[in-house]
Amino acid sequence: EAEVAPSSLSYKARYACQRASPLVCANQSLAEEIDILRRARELEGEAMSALAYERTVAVIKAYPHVISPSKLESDLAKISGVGKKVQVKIEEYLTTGQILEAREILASQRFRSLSEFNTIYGIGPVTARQLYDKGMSTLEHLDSYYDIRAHNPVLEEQTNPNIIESQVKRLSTKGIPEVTIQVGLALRHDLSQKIPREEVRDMHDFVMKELESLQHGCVSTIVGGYRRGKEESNDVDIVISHKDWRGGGEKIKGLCTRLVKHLYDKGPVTHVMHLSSFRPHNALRTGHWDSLEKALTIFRLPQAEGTSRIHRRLDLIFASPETYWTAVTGWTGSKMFERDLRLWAKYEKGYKFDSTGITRRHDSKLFYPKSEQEVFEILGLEWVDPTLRNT
Ligand code: DCP
Ligand code: MG
Repeated sequence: EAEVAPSSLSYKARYACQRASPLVCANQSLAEEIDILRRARELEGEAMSALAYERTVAVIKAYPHVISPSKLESDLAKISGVGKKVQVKIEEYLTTGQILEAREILASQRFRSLSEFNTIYGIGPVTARQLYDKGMSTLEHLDSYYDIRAHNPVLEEQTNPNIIESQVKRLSTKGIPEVTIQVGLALRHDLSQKIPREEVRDMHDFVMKELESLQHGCVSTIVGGYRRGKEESNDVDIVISHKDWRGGGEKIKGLCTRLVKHLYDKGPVTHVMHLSSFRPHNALRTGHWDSLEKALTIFRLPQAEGTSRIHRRLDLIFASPETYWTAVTGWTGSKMFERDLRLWAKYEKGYKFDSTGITRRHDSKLFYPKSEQEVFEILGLEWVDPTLRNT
């Protein structure tokens, strides 16, 4: 992997996208303890409180010195955005080695069940709470509720040839279809296994080789946690475009669906959970085809390509050449980094930023960056290496 130049970024900066946040930070165990409090709030749907804890974790992740009880006051004074309530929790951790509330949360049946439900593809906090409030507390309870039996033929691969068509028809519907949860439950033993970096690359290389047979000259970047340097990923996210700045957009159009159908017919894509066009970034883009298409799939490498025959989650994001680098930036994460990129752009620069583009608000000028460095330049941000975006 490329070496990361020492960064001049300040941990005191207000936005996560201005700070250097390594995968493992100087106060890692403290950050993890506070993250339990965040998780509990998130699972309970307490968005504001969850965000406050998330910001605290983010600030700690960028703080480069070990915080000690003796100089807690001076350490915390240097970090912006840590409220009094959270300061008390940090103090508790530094003096006792734990946060009592976090221990209680981990011991509670409700938290355990909601966490476990939330690991299932398709089950978010809202659904998890609904299921728990119906009296379910284990995944076996969910199996019977969703009618999952061992070897349920409907959920086995290659038995539902219309799944792509039916997903396309469902384009306009909001919310997670029940079949997503059924597949998530049926495949949980595979999908809960983390993906090592080498297999991420194997999956990427396989997909791009197949894509080349459909359309010559596509370019791609593996994004998500892999790009941030995580040793193991929960899924594989790939942003794809075409090398031709002119005319490349036309070559990409519709290619997402073609590729997914091809991979489905051939075998490696076993389920298509979602297939969609993105809404354009800006009203000005109407007349322009929607600038991103994405497919959320379940994928299994053929035996010959690797030793693993485990089902993996594979997300494919297709961008026109002019939105490729904003898509790469927008899908590299972390979620907090992305959120603060949008906030920074909006409140500090008067720009709208998302995966589908950058617009200057006052005159609606659109920007087409030709590299990720240019994305940061346009937004007036110092470069942050992807491995330092683990906020
Ligand atoms: N992302 C986003 N908004 C979404 C989905 C994704 O901003 N609705 C961005 C932030 C994420 C990245 O895309 O960091 C990839 O999302 P993942 O859920 O795949 O998360 P990671 O790749 O960071 O971790 P992992 O896949 O290992 O869980
Ligand atoms: Mg990912």
